[in-house]
Amino acid sequence: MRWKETFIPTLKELPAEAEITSHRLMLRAGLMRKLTSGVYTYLPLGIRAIKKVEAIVREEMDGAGGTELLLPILHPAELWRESRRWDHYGVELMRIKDRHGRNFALGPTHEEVITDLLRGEIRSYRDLPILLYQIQTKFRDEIRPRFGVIRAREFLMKDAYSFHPDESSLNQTYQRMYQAYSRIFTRCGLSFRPVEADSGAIGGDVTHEFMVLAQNGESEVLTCPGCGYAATQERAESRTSKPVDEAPLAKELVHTPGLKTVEEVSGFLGVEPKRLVKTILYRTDGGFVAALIRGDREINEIKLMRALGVEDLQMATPDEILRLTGAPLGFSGPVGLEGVGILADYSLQGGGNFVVGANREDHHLINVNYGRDFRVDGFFDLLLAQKGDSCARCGKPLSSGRGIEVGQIFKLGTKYSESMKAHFLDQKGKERPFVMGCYGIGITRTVAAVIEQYHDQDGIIWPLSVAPYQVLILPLNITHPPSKEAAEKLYSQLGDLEVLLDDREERAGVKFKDADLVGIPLRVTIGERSLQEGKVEIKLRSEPTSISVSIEEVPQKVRSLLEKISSLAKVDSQCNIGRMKSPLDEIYEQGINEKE
Ligand code: 9G3
Repeated sequence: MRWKETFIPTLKELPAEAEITSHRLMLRAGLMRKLTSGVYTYLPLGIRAIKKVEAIVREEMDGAGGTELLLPILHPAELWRESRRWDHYGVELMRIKDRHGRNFALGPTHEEVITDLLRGEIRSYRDLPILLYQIQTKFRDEIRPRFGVIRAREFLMKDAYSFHPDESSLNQTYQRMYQAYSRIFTRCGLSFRPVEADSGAIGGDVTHEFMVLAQNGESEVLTCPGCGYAATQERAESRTSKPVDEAPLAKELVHTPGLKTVEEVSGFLGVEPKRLVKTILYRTDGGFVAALIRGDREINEIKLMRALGVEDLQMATPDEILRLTGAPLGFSGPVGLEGVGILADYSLQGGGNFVVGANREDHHLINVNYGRDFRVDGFFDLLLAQKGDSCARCGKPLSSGRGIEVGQIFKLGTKYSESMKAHFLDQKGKERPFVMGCYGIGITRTVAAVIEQYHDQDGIIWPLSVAPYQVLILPLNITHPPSKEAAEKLYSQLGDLEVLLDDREERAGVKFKDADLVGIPLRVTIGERSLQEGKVEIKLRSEPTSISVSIEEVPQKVRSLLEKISSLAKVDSQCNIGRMKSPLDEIYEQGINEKE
């Protein structure tokens, strides 16, 4: 492709609204443009990188036994009512009406549509298992679209769904998908980690997220250096230090006028925040509950939902709190609290002489002790895990890091097949609901994640496997006839490769800057002076130095270098955990030595 014939609108300035590197670079390198909040146009370079990722995904999905189809974007509301998600997803679900006033959703994911399809088509266990996938635009009305395509309202996802006669068949496919995902992200050059995650409202129990390690990641990941346990912060099970066991003191009511927060109360009383107990009231389908958590820590509401066995909960309103406790928000406590279930976090077990709200305006109780002064309905892990907590498996302190979630795999079980009455006949002729799995990859997000991991201060440094072009031919002065001729000749000699020829009549400085910004892995620079000696320069974007090569040798040299970096990327990706030194680093060093 010739630069002038395509459309690569690079930007010199930093786009003001872009908060993270990948977002800035996707705009600056001319990969995409914003249409409106969370909605992007993919420009020619952007779509080429996307297609590279898609091709890898298709190969690996087909290799894992999947087949591609394409489901509709427009989903009738009735289908979403059947799964009870029409109401559950509220404003995040994009909704439209047709001319007859019928309701539709713009598909944010396709569990309902695929379940509807297969319940009408698959009757017998003999037709199972089946694994179907699509790559399609998804719509979600995010509260705060940001980070470019990472949290967009319209984005590309590969979503796959599997249908099985039983759990063991699902487990096999889940394993195969886990491996396929590992290969996909490896082939994209990404340093990633599969972590245990929470299935949240979508149900099912087992789920893994594939996290690309990145400082700008939206997700916090906790890992255990002791046993290798890795989970999202939402999911992670941990324990805090146990409270010291001390003799119970006499309970006392203290006047704490206007003091509501942990900081205010602990400051006023001169006690450590961890001696306070926060009492948080929630409304659930099954009535009101109070959750007790140590003053210095946050509650994990997903764990609370799981402990309660409910799918949804809301914090009680100030009015409800007043009615339940007799006091305004900020003074709730477990002592004498009637008519609500009380759950406590493990970290409170065995402790004593707590400070709690007195269920009376402007008052707290001090030296409150479990058993003597209050009871709970059970102790659970309700803690939002933190770095430094003890691993729930082996007890070693957890470390934390950040990641971008690029993929997620779920064992859904029968959640959708039961609610949507999707049944098949088993070997004994008995009707059973399908056992299902679903598997997603954020395609556009994966491109952004690659850029997060592969860039420097000057621009993108594409790994060969997802680069929009493999080779950039850069004649410094296209108006110099021998340079132009050499560039054109090379361009046709490399016609079987993905080559971009910068045929613009721009200054050399502009072209170099754009070359670094756009980040094509291999650059062939044709300069007037070296051309007189029959030489051109070859440079890898990932390396600071170039090598001088005689013009006749260029095609062969380009091919062998591409071959080398692609085969080494494969080895490199196997060493990618923690960015240890890889053989690729070595060849780059050799590359430097090759320079005369
Ligand atoms: C919605 C809306 C937002 C959503 C969902 C539904 C996330 C929703 C989870 C998934 C799970 C899997 C298929 C591929 C693998 C992942 N956000 N999720 O279900 F209606 Cl508005 O999408 N889907």
